[in-house]
Amino acid sequence: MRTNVIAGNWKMNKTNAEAVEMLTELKGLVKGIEDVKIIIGAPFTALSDAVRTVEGSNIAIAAENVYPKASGAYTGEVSPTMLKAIGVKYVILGHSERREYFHESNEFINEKVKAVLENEMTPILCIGEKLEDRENGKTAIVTETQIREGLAGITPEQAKNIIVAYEPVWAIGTGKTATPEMAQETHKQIREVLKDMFGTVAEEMIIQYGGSMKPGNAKELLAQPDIDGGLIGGASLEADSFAQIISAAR
Ligand code: 3PY
Repeated sequence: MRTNVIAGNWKMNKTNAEAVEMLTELKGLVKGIEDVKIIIGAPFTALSDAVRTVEGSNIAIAAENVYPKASGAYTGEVSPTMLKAIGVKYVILGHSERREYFHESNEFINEKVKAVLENEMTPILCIGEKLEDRENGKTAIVTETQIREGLAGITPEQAKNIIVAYEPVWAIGTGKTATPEMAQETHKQIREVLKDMFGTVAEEMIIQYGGSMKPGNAKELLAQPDIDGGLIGGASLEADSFAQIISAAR
């Protein structure tokens, strides 16, 4: 019923030229695939050329952040209007690295979710517990709070156009992955919270797993009933490994 969505998150990697090179290769590798949605999240400097490179293909481009105002005196920031104008379709929001290093709160992320939706792009809202939360049995409450506060004021109609990415913080960039069973348990809890907030729309919503998803573990993770794709860090940097994950999602 739900189509798997595989999104790369390049983070602060790749010059413009490297981005174009990778996307050109990827386009060839995934040509004709229609049963998986394919997204690449690129740094701001590469976005324009990234969009141009994938034009007419089955790959869409995401930004990795945005500032939730249309324009104004916000030195160094980039607005949703600017992203939309160059053809960006998705925006990754609330990644744990932004929460940790840039002190982003659920309230601030909520403003960004709304600004992205108002500009007819799709937010990919990242949530996930830290190791100490998991060890203290707080995974469900932490992820529930992130969802309820991050999606406060969102209507069921808007929720249809929101992707949630569950990324246990302890599994990001560490090589550790949640077991498929652990991930499924949390994804199920997340869908219950979404059901409580948005009713039956929650059944249509994409919940991606992120946190060291790679070719070797993607298939088992994606086989879980509530895992509808992946947000991929390191393994999205090479066209070959990313394409292998896309194959595993078919
Ligand atoms: C990872 O897999 O490391 C990620 O953070 C994906 O967003």
